[in-house]
Amino acid sequence: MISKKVESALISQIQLEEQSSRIYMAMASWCEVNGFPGAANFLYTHSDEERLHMTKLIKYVNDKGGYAVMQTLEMPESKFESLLEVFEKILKHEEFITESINQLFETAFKAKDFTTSQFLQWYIEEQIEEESMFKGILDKFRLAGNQTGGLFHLDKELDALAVAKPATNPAQ
Ligand code: OFO
Repeated sequence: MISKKVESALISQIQLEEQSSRIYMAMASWCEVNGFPGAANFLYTHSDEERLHMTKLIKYVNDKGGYAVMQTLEMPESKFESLLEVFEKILKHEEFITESINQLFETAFKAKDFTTSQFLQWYIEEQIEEESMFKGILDKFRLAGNQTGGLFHLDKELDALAVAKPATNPAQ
């Protein structure tokens, strides 16, 4: 059984994961109509991954005797100056998500809810991976510069990265 405090913190995280999925969906749509099919494919896939992160949390809350009530979402941004801006915003957003996961972990740990703390380890590791992947992509942007050829190759590389990872947790 999870406490009301931990349940409510997990519900806020569910809302953030769903919002992340929308943000990346909006970015994918922008990439698609602005000549970046690889980046669009990558972001559609990433949007699906965020949905899996959300579903995993919903199932956890319900499984532990809570009730994952869905929350309101905000309208995502849909205008960007460049592909670089899209990816800079993604990294910023992921850093914000990492902070939120860390706070969630702290809430569960302080409440002596060690089962939830252990469950959240998967998310902590996922954030490390995601931040490092997006930093790597931004490094490639620096190498590509603003040249059309460079961006074309980067778009192809993003296409190759578009493989959805299942949100499986060995601890479950
Ligand atoms: Fe972008 O990762 Fe969810 O948590």
